[in-house]
Amino acid sequence: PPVIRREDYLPPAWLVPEIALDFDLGLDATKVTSTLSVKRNPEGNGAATLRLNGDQISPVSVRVDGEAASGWRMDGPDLLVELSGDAHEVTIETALVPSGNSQLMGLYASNGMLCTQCEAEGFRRITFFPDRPDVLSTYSVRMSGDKATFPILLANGNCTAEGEGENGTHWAEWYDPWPKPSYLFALVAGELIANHGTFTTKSGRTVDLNVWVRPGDEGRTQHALDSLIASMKWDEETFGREYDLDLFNIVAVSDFNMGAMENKGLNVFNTRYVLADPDTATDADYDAIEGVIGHEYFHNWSGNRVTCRDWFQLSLKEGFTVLRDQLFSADMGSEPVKRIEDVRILRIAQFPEDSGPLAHPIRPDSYQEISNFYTATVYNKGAEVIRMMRTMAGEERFRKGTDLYFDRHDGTAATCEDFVKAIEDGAGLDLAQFRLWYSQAGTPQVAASLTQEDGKAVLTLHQTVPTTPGQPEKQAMPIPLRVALFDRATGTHSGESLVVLDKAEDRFVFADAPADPVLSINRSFSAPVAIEMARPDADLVFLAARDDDPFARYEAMQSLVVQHLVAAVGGGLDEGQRSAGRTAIGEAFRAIVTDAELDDLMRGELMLLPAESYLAEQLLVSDPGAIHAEREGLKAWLGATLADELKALHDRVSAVPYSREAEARGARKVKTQALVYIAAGDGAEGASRGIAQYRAASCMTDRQGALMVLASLDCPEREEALADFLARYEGNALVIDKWFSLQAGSLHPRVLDHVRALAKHPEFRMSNPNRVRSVFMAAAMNPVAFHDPSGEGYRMIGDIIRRLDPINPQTAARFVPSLGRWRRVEPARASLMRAELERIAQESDLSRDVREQVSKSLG
Ligand code: B3K
Ligand code: ZN
Repeated sequence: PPVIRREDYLPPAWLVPEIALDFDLGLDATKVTSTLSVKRNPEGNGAATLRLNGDQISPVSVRVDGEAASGWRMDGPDLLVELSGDAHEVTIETALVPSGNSQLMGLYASNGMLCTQCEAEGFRRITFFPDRPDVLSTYSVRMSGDKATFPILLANGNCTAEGEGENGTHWAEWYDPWPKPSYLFALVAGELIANHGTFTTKSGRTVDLNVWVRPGDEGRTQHALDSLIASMKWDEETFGREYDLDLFNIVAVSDFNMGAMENKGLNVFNTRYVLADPDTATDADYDAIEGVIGHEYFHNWSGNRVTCRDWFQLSLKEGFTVLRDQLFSADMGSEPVKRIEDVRILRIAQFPEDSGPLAHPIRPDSYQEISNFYTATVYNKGAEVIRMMRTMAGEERFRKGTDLYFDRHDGTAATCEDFVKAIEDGAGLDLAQFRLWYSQAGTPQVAASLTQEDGKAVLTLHQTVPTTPGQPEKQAMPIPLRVALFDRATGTHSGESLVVLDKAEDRFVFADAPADPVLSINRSFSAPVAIEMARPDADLVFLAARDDDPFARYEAMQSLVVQHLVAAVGGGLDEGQRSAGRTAIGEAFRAIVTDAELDDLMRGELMLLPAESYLAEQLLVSDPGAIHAEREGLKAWLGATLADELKALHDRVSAVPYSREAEARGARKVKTQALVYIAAGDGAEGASRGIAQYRAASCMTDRQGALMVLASLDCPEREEALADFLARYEGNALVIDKWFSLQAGSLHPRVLDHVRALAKHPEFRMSNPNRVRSVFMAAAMNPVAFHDPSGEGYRMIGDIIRRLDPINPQTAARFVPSLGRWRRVEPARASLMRAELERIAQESDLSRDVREQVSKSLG
């Protein structure tokens, strides 16, 4: 498959200032007539040939300036039209079969309705078009169809006319005044019902808001609508961004490849990021909905008003928008808790990407299939990179930078370089060397040591940026680190400072440091790096109890556990050392469980043990079985040793009544956390408290938490709860997804049998990405299932990739990276993982998506 390179970018030869689309809608047959006003681009190469991309479509007719055209031909999937002048009108008819579109890209049928997904290259599955983000057009859309099947007809912008047609049909016309790239086009038609609201913008315009769902789901839309209103207000206050249409529609669809899509004025969402009520959605679901609604709304400026020149610039909109949604969620809830969650996601999802065969910079240099680059690197590391600029500039100056960016580039397709330049100019920063963060992949490792010289404290820092595929040599990058030196005697520090390490090695002298300092470094995770520093347990215990930066407190606790488990897994601890290590962790943990000053939301974070994938990251080659055993061993030991404290905690929070307030949410979070440890320490106590929590549950958070714990136990209560849950929520697809994923993600010794049975369950659907992920992504992320020494977990994931690829390549390719980690796994398992990849590679008709991921993973 061809490799697309960033350096090969050329401006389009032809522009399309306007497009008119006419849809004759049907689930099984839709006719599309598209009229493009094309104009030669003065900045283009002057070619007489207009290249229009297509994908699995063929033209029914092609006309130029109203006349049947003869000067056209196909070039692979693309349509080439010869044009004599500088401006023409090209009209093309295509015929689509939406119900046959299982890839869920382009126009497809879901649950009896029609919807579209165009990013990145789905518009070319609807009609022929220069399907690239630097071609901006104004869209007029007309659609008609059977009124009973499609009572609601939606597209981007505003509805300008509607009426009745013949034979029970009706039609609607929509016009979007804002020029946009084709990836932001959207259409939805079907039986939908709206939760309606309004928002008055800061300049006094009233915007109509609708959250559209299938009839029956309308009772679960209020949180989504509230989140939208909060997002609109927040973006005005925080970034000065006002909404620019009179209408904003959100539609929930049940078959969707990802979370949601920011189509102009018509966001399309996976139902899981819209529907919520206390009985069916957990607190985490509520938070995710708020975050994703915010994210898609914020794209209206960072993505739509200013879009991307080409797909290599994806992080321009995604990294920035993730940062914006993170700041929004932090403002809506607890800032430190949000920061801890975001860092945890980065470490679980992005660090492994950065150290594996698919590592790429946040602005990639090449791709075969762009869908494979919607990654944690482009999104989450991209957000961290922009966050570093914000940290160095300070909030106010950063805002000057973003204002300048929006001013300069409004209405255009921009580059990451444009963004950096605007921050540089607006915030008054020199980002010359900082640009390396856009071009170099790999998580920088920073070795830190603190010494005393002439009564002064000296911090020595040394950075290495690891080698990544295609990037053998790396340069030193600027790494902003927030540091504080605590006085061990008083437990205080005299102020935080920001040091920027911009060389391979540097020394920072602290003149008035306390006599016996304890270093707190990378506070609030100011840089997305790994700090390497061997530290006495006592220092970490000190920081875990005292640090006034809540993130640093969490970090100290994590480091204490990581240090211990990594040593234990490496076989480096004798019984005495292991028990000393556990005692130190146990004391810190007891303080967390019993500290009356701590709020429960934060307590819930501090109680989490580092993920197995993050522990594996610390080792060049790891034995997943040993990591799992050590981590579970520690969990059971903590559960048994602190049984009384944990039960007291579980009792206390179980008495807190349901509400959506922070205090009650915190209580629910630690309720299940406490139960996890109690069950690890004493299975029988876990089963009885688990079923009690399940039966008493008045909300999904408690019910799901109890079921999660029970699902890992081999006890009759497990079967009771699973059966009850399935019966109680029959017909609710999102909740049934939970039922599947809790079992596939469980630590039960027979989990592989359970996964096999789930895949044969009558409610399993290969055509529905949520359902597929609920079984197989849960299994792929579950070390017990995936890394079973038999290799059956690997086989299962290999099989699902091969079976899913012909149906939905984008979703199939998402499973490849788990197998791609083979080089970092002990030899016996590594060869089984590799064998699965080879088995996939032998398939003759692999999609570009899966082919790229598999060949890079083997390469
Ligand atoms: N921009 C979309 C993602 C599209 C993914 C296409 N494979 C959602 C988002 O990031 O907001
Ligand atoms: Zn996005």
